[in-house]
Amino acid sequence: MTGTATTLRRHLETVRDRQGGDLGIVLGALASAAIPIARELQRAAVDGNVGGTGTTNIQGEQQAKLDVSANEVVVEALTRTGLVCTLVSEEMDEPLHLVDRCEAGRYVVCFDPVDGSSNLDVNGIVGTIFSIRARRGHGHDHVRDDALQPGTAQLAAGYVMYGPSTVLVYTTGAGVDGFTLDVEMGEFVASHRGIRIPRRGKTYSINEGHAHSWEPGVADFIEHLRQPDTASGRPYSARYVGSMVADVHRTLVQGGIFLYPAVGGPGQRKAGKLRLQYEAAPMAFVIEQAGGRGSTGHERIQDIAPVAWHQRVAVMLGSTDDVALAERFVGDARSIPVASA
Ligand code: FBP
Repeated sequence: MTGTATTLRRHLETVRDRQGGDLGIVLGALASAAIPIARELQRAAVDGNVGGTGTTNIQGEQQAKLDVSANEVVVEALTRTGLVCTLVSEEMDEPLHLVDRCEAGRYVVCFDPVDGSSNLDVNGIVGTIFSIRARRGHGHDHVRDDALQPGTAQLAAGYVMYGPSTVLVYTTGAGVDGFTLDVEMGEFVASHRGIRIPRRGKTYSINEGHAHSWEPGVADFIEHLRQPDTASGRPYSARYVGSMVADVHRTLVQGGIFLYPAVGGPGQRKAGKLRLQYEAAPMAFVIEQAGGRGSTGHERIQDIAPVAWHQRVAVMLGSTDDVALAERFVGDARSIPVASA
């Protein structure tokens, strides 16, 4: 990286000019939180910081030590801005209402501090996902109103990917830009300007171990992608890290489709795994801003009106043509009457 590259700090000043308000400051706080998180991730094995805390989050998932410490780092960075009044995190059962910040606090931030944490024990890629909305609520119910805004209300969203390098990708609704952490400078510098996702890709990304429980249509879609057809560029290749940030980042840059469809065992209601407010909606905003498509297979993710802060949804994200084709497969499957047992 050259010493003349634009820093994220400088770039965010233009966000402030363009958007008015203090959105750039909130984005800057998220970027500044990513630097100690990246350092902590790098040192985790050396510092004996790998493994679980012995506690579970509201979703019944084991919390890793790094989930908990990264959550604290993000909460502190956002609190310090004085601009955020409500925080929704995967690691907190309830939204955090910063009462004393609510006069000035204009923003609501939903985030997953360490997404893909099952990769932590194997030194795999993880990420932080964030979504910023304007404060909406007033009076008694304002936390609820703040926390349950749809994806279309997002002012900005993005992720930090902790891989061989640390990359921050974000949108404020005017395209998608990526910045890479220069560890020597201690700053993010511009590395991926105006990212556009190809209209069609060559890769699908899904946990095939769940094939037995995918909702109807998904298996046929994946089988279609596997069948050779030179004219349409098939067969596609399979790539699955099992860390949403890594899988979505690859899909954003190279095209293709990432899916986490509704799954459920026999007799169980099918539901997605990924969380709407701090995983699906922000990633859908980024993908759409890069020219792609974000869907559950049946509806646009960003249009979903949330009913719970930790709500799960099915997810299909990626190149427009690939996601539209997946929607056709699951849509057709749904329209076939299911024989009663
Ligand atoms: P966590 O938030 O608990 O880490 O779960 C999210 C996630 O790890 C995503 O990053 C990833 O896409 C998905 O779960 C992988 O799930 P699975 O192991 O079922 O394929």
